[in-house]
Amino acid sequence: MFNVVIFGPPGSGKGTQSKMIVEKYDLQHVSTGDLLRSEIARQTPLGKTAQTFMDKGHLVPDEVVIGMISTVLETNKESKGFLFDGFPRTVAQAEAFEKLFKLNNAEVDVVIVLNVEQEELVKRILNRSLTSGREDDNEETVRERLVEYQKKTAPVADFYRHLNKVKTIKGEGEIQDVFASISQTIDIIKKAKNEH
Ligand code: B4P
Repeated sequence: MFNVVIFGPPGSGKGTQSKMIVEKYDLQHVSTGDLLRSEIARQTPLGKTAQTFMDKGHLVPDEVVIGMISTVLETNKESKGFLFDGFPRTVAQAEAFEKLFKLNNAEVDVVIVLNVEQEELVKRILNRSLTSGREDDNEETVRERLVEYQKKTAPVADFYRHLNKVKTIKGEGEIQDVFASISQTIDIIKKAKNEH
């Protein structure tokens, strides 16, 4: 089993790169953002709760997201590997994730951190807002999401740095070039894993 976490601020290209990674490496894509948006579209109780946080640019409470991930792992025990996109987003989520994975005899093999300057992030999300139809893609909410990221999500990278799992990739430039750097990193880690 091979498991990748793709990590970075809002608009860093996690979703964009994830689509290409899962196709190349035959991984199961788990995007907590997509899962939450699907709950909102269906107006489930979970979706209604999540919407009140997401519309303000805030993170959805940990227990809601951890519950969703737990269900994904529970119902996909035969998976060859996962790509987690947008999860974990807090240290509490990372700790719960480590415990859940241990119970399933699995682990995170690599955390890809996408590095992008703040002004480029805002530009990308406002550009996406022209077509995304997402309530949270507007200037005020984007700034709030970036504050949340610095406060609650950035420490997750340190959590994985201590476990020696982080690889940082420049997330600016052509989408294909970013993907080439990610692929190179994954290939090295996969090779090292297979050799042991
Ligand atoms: P997400 O759905 O995870 O989305 P995101 O952070 O906004 O974007 P992403 O980084 O995937 O950007 P994308 O590839 O689309 O989160 C949304 C919300 O859900 C959160 O704010 C939170 O409320 C909630 N949530 C999700 N997970 C949670 C969790 N675990 N805990 C609590 N709450 C959670 O790229 C953005 C744009 O840039 C696109 O238009 C793309 O085309 C463009 N782009 C990408 N790469 C580019 C490049 N190299 N050059 C130029 N443009 C590029």
